[in-house]
Amino acid sequence: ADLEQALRQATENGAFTLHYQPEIDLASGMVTGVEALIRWVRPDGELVYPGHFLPLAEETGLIVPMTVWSLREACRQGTVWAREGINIRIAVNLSGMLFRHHDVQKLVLDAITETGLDPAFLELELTETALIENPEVAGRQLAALQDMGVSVAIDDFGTGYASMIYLTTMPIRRLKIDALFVREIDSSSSSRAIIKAIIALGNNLDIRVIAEGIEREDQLLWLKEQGCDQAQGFLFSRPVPAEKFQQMVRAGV
Ligand code: G
Ligand code: G
Ligand code: MN
Ligand code: NA
Repeated sequence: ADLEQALRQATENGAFTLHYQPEIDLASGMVTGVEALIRWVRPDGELVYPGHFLPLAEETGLIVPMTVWSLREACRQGTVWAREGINIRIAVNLSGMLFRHHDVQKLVLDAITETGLDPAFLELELTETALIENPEVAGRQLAALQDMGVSVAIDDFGTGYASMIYLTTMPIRRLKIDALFVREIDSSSSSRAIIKAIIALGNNLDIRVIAEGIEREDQLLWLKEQGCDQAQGFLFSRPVPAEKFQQMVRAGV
C-alpha cells in the first residue's frame, strides 16, 4: 500500500524518466532506432526499474496515466531530435493489459497531436500475449495504428503464445528476438535453431528482425552470418539518458 501510494504520487507528478537504448542496422552499422525504457525517479534521485513497479501499475490501473506520460515524453523527445537533424524511430513498450483494455489509438493519437511528432518515427512494442486474447480486436487496433502511420513491433518474440498466422494477418513491421535465445547462442543448438527460424520467417514475410540482449562479439558475428537485420544490447550500449544517447549518435556510436 505504501508503494502504491508512492507510485500514485509519482504518476501525478510525472516523476519518471526515459532511458534510450540504440538499435543498430547490421548492414550499415548505423543507429536506426531507439527503444525508450521508463524509470521511476524517487525523491532522492534514485532510479527504480520497471520490474519493480510495472506489475503494481497494471494491478492498480496506474499503467494508463503512466503510459500517457511515456508516450508523450518519447514523442516530445522525438520532435526535439528531429529538429536537431537526428531522424530516428523511437520504440515505446506497451503493456498487454493496456493494449487489451484501453483505447490505445486515442492515447497514441493524443501524444502525436500534442507533440507534433511525425508518426513514422513512432513504433509500439507489444508482446505476442497482448495480441492473442482477442486477435480480431487486436488486428483492428493494429490496422488503425498503421493507418495513423505508426508501426508495431513484436517484443520478446518466440517466448509467447501468438500463432504464426498473425504475422500474416496483422500489420507487423519488426520482430524482436528475445534475449533469452541470444544468450544461449554458444550453448544451445535449439536456441540457434529458433533464431534461424525467426530470421527466415522475417525474411520471407518482409518483416525486419532485430536481436536483443547482445552482449558479446561472438553473438553479434553469428547473428550477422545468419542474416539478422538489426541488433540491440549492452555490447553497443546500455539504455542511457536522452542527452547521452544524442552524444553517442553524434559521435557515430
Ligand atoms: O531496462 P528494463 O529494466 O528497462 O525494462 C524491463 C521491462 O520493462 C521490459 O520488459 C520493458 O518492455 C518494460 N518497460 C520499459 N519501459 C516501459 C514502459 O514505458 N511501459 C511499459 N508498459 N513497459 C515498459
Ligand atoms: O522486454 P523488453 O525487451 O522490452 O526488455 C528490455 C530489457 O532488456 C530492459 O530491461 C533492458 O535494460 C534489458 N537489456 C537490454 N540489452 C540488454 C543486454 O544486452 N543484456 C541484458 N542482460 N539486458 C539487456
Ligand atoms: Mn522492449
Ligand atoms: Na524484448
